[in-house]
Amino acid sequence: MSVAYDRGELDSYAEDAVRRIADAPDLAAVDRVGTEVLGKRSLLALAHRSLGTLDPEDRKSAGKHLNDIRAQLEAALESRRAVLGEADQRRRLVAERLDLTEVLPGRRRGHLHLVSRTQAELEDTFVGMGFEVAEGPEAESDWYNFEALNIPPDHPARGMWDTFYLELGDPGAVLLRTHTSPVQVRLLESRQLPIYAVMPGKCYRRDTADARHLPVFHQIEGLVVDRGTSFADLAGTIETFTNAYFGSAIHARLRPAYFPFTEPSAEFEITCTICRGSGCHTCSGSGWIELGGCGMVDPAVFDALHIDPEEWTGFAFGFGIDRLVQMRYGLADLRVLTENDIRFLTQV
Ligand code: FA5
Repeated sequence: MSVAYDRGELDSYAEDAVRRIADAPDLAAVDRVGTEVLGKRSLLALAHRSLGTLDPEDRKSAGKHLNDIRAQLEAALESRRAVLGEADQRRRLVAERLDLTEVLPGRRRGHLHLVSRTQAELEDTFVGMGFEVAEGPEAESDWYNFEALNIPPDHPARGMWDTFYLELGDPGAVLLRTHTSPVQVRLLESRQLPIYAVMPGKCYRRDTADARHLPVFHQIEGLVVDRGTSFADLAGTIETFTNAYFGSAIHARLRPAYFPFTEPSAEFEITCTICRGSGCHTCSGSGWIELGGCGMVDPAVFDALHIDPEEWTGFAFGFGIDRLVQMRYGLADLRVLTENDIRFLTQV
């Protein structure tokens, strides 16, 4: 079917169509009106089909007229879509908005991660024992992380702390600290003696994640430097801490070990709480879990920092906070702490 081309009728058709488009209340209505006024059965399309009946001169001007109307209606549709799209997006943003500060009575909205909570508890425990809390940077220099701790380049002990180096300064100059012991050096450099301090924080090692290891983990370092400090003070401090943190039922032991910055040195272990000492996957069948290292500050460290080892003695320790969490809460695999499984996170 075709209708005769009628310029006046088409002009008022266009006027009416522009009004209907402007009045369309939502995007679906715009599409509907668009199909009606521009689609195959629209007056515009039918008039187009009738152009063949006009003589060539009239056909040319009528064709241009119809094209102008089409362009006008398409522009009206596009601008209405833009206006409604923006309003729609604004509405959606408001509807989907998450107020992270909102507190609904009786409904718990998130809490500190178990490791953060434990770090705060450890700080409280040590503050209760007379220690202060200090912090140091996670990006460290080779000097603080190794050299000042009596670990020169090529020292075999560097292999104990497989290191992530940063592309900053000279090659190998800046690294992600492999332990919290460099904070000891920073304190010894900047504080008056005596010192009684703990230093918690993140550490980084090129360790493959497994049941007892994570590449990013946490330690809490302890440092005591005073006149007349002895290994008995170190053992007593660790025992007091163990009782405070795990309760007196837990079985702990110190085993001789080697650290270049303490002499003598020891490793602090407790009975594996997963198998209660009988041996399991978590403790690799040994029945024991190593929680940290400790020892008397090596005089070489004092010498490098111009502290008189004849006058001052000290002890230091570094515990793995994630391991403490693991043993306290009976986590067979340390990786649950970083997997962000909401069932685990909400349970603890
Ligand atoms: C040290 O890092 C020494 N700085 C500890 C120290 C401090 C000794 C002061 C003497 C005096 P070690 O590499 O053993 O030592 O690590 C100490 C503890 O950190 C470990 O017992 C363990 O609990 C924890 N730890 C080490 N590597 C990881 C890891 N990849 N993932 C989780 N915990 C780890």
